Amino acid sequence: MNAAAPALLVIDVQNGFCTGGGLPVPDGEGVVPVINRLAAKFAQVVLTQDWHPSGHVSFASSHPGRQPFETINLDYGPQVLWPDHCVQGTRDADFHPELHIPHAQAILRKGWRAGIDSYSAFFEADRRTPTGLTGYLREQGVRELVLCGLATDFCVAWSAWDARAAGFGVTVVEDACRAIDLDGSLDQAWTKMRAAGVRRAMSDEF
Ligand code: VGL
Ligand code: ZN
Repeated sequence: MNAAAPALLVIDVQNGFCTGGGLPVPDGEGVVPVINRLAAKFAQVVLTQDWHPSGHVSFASSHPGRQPFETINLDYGPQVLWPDHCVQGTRDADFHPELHIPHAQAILRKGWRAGIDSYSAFFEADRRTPTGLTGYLREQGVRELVLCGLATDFCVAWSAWDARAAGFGVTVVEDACRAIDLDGSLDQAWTKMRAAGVRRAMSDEF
């Protein structure tokens, strides 16, 4: 095992975030061929899957009178309300059918607790409940992570911040991500990622 080799973390490349999905990210499906090429260069690949029960707290439909993309305050802090997306066991929650990473070792499902959202692959939105991914990666000897997927300014960025806080080296591959960009969230995400020491790369650098 080459413990020094970086692992690739592929965030939420699911139908729900592509054209026709519940929460479509502009050109979300555009990451698929880029990530397929990128993943072939990594021995260790972990996929994440947004995996909500129906009636999830992050869905606007769970809050009478509220609309998607409004922010409300929950006991753990502010929460953007989303259209229903990636409900467990539905086609919306499946990986994009053209994502081809047969050698991926692990799939981490997140956002499965009805009352807590989880953008980050490492900690849920209460910022206290770990998903277990830090321990998994450490036990695999991983120290460096390369991140890609959907969406740059939510699940990718939150995962990148938490990975840095856990002590991993982190690179985000810009052309292997697409953003939602809600009220300047993409610029803010890059600013905070840079401040956290996240490196920014393009897929042809690998
Ligand atoms: C995501 C909003 C809600 C993401 C997931 O994958 O970036 N964003 N759920
Ligand atoms: Zn979600």
